[in-house]
Amino acid sequence: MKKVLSGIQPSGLLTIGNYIGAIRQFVEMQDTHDCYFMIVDLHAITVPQEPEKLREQTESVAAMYLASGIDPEKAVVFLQSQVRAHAVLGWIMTTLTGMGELERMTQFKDKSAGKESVGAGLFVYPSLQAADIVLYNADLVPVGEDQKQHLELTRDLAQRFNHRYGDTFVVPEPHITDVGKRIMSLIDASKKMSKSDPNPGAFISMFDEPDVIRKKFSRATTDSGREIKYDPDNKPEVSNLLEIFSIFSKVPISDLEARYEGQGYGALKKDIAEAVISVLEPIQARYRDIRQSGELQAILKRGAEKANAVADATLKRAMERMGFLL
Ligand code: AQP
Repeated sequence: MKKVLSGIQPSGLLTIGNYIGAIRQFVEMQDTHDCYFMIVDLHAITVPQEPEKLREQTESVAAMYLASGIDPEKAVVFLQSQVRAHAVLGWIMTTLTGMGELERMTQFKDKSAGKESVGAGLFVYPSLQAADIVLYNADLVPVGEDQKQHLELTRDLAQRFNHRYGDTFVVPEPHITDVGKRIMSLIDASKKMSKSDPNPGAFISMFDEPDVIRKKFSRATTDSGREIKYDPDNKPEVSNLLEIFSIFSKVPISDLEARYEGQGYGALKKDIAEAVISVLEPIQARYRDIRQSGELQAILKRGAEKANAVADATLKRAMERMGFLL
C-alpha cells in the first residue's frame, strides 16, 4: 500500500476550502492507502497564537477530521507536537535549505505581505514541512494547489539528502485533484479562501449555521453579466461557485451549466447554499457528538504512539547517516 501523509494547521476554524482541498481527499484515500493525518500545530505558531485558542482550535481540527469521516482505525490521526522527531528533522532539513529557495515561496510572500514584523518561523517552515513528510516515507501528499510549491521543495530536499548521505528518504509526489484544487474567497476571487481571512464573509466555515451559509452565498461577489458558465479566466467568481456546487452536489460542472442556462445568479446561489448545508449539517452533528464523547484525547494519544514509532526509526536512520553519535 502506498503511504500518504498530510496535515492542516489549527490556525482557525476550518473552511470548506480545507475540506475540499484536503479532508475530502483524506477520507477517500484512507481505504486504499497507509495514511497518516496530522494536525500541524508546530506550523500554526509561525504566526502568533493565543494559548487557549490554540488548544481549542487543535481539538477542533482533530474532531472535524473524525466528523468528516476519517476513521482512526484506518488512518493514524495525531498532533505534530506530540512527535518530537518533527522538530529535530525539521532543523536538519533547514540546514539543507537555501535562503533563495525559501525566498521564492509564494506563500511566504502572501502571508508576510503588509506585516510590520514577520517571525523567522514563517520563513523556514517549508523545511519543517519537508521533514513532516519524509519522516513517514510518504509516497503521496494530498494537498490543495497552494501547497504545490512547498511539495517541490520537499522533493528537492529529500533528493539532496539522499545524494549527500545515501538513499534515506522516499521522494514524495503531490496528490492534487482537478476540481477544487484552489477554492477562492467569496468576496475577492483573486485570493484563495483562507481560514485566517479577517473577513468572515470571504469563507464558509465548516461550523457555519444554515442561515449564515445562505447569507454568505447570497452576498458572494459575481461579475455584472448573467451567464452561468465555467470560465476561470474571464468569470472567476461564477467559476468558483460552480466548482463548490459541483463538489458538494456531486453533479458535473457541465450539467450545472446546462441546468442554469438562462437563469440569473440568484437561483444558482440559493441552490449552492442548500447543497453545502446538506453536506455540512450531518458533519456538524457528528462533530458535536465527538466533542461531547471525551474520546478525542485517547484517540490522539494512540495516534501519536503509532506515529512516534515510524518517525523515530526514520530520524535514527537519517542521523546515523549524517554522522551523529546515537
Ligand atoms: N482555498 C483552498 N482551496 C483548496 N485547498 C485549500 N487548502 C487550504 N485552503 C484551500 C488546503 O487545506 C490544507 C490545509 O491547509 P493549512 O491549514 O495547512 O494551510 P493553508 O493552506 O495556509 O490553509 P488556510 O486555510 O489558508 O490557513 P491559514 O489561513 O491559516 O493560512 C492544505 O492541503 C491546503 O492546500
